[in-house]
Amino acid sequence: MALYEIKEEKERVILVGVSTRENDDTEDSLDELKDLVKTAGAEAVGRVIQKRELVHPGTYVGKGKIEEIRELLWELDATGIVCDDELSPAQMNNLTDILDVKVMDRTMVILDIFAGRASTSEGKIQVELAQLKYRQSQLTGAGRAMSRLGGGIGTRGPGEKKLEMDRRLIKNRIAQLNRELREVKRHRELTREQRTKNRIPVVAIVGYTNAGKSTLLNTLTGAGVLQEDQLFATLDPTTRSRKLPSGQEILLTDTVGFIRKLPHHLIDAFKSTLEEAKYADLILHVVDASNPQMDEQMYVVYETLQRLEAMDKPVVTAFNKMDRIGESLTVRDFKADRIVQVSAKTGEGLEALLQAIEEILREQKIYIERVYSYQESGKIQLIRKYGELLEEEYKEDGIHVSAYVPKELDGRV
Ligand SMILES: Nc1nc2c(ncn2[C@@H]2O[C@H](COP(=O)(O)OP(=O)(O)OP(=O)(O)O)[C@@H](O)[C@H]2O)c(=O)[nH]1
Ligand SMILES: [Mg+2]
Repeated sequence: MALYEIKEEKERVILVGVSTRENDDTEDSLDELKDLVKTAGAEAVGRVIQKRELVHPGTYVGKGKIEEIRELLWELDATGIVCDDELSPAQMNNLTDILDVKVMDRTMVILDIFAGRASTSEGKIQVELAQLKYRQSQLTGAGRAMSRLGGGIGTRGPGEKKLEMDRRLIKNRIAQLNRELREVKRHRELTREQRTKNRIPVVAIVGYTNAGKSTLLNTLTGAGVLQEDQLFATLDPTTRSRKLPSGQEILLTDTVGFIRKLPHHLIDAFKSTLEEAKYADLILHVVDASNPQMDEQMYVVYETLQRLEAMDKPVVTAFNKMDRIGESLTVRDFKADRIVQVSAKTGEGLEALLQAIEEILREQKIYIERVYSYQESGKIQLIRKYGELLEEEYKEDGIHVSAYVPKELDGRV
């Protein structure tokens, strides 16, 4: 039996990056690319970095480097290369012609992972749309590189034979997907409207991929969302409710993680998902404090939030995975209104986190002291539901109440 067992050969690829400045983050970016390639199901067996002022417009790296890559391909028995930046059609085609191996870029690998992860219909539509838009942009060239791809990583998709699709078909399909997405988006907006009407504050959990967002949601709400030591474990947003220490209810939404050089086609396609943060009352920024790249990752998160126009919200930053590091680590985040050190795994610091969320939300409310007649007890129900009832005393002249209420509710109570 074992004799006939067929083991699928893992693709072996060489990572290629261009460093345009002294001490830039090319090495770290390639470390990350290595993880991405692994997540996509291939193996990175070598890396080449070229120092040059600009990426070569025709071939990404210069002539000498290409020769070096050619030798390395042979030496390491590799089947392809993955460049760390999105390649232009010309670069893609030229490299394919010269090297005669499969040429991929960071975008293709990320799209590939997303394609493997999408489970809801919304996720699938969004991934296919991003892939087709990417392919469409590549097809403006001769498209030789695309036909060279064959199968394996970089080619995964919800449908089959996507590669053979011609430009016209791609265009039609994109139009159709856009229509479907608009429908989904309308539905999402309705749900969002409903939530706003209910006045339950929404907290969006954002952060770099693998920071521990889903683990935090699970620990706080028992949501049972997939949490894994993998990049982009989560694609579809999950929302769960939870009570704060004061009894105030909030909705927590876990969503897709950010990464440096997140493909713009993906951002466009996933806009409605990523935009969860835009419509939240508060942003809960989860940071993997055990990652040496913590500062760069935080920078990327804020940059992405800016692109999504979601930076006008209060931010609470949770430095996560504190169980992995000593207390001695100093953490700071000048963009945050509050910072808390937590471990989503052990539960350490979560009380303080909820406290911080409560304080920030309270700042968005107003304090009232009122006396209601006994006929008005319905208003007290409203306060209890949407605000924070601090005291209620039943006296002869009525019910004496002190509370924090959302600004919009003030007129009604
Ligand atoms: N030691 C430790 N590990 C943690 C902690 N929180 C999360 N992890 C681990 O970190 C990995 C990533 O956690 P996830 O919750 O999937 O991260 P995420 O931010 O949702 O990641 P994506 O959905 O992939 O963007 C998992 O292996 C978790 O077990 C923590 O507080 N301490
Ligand atoms: Mg997750």
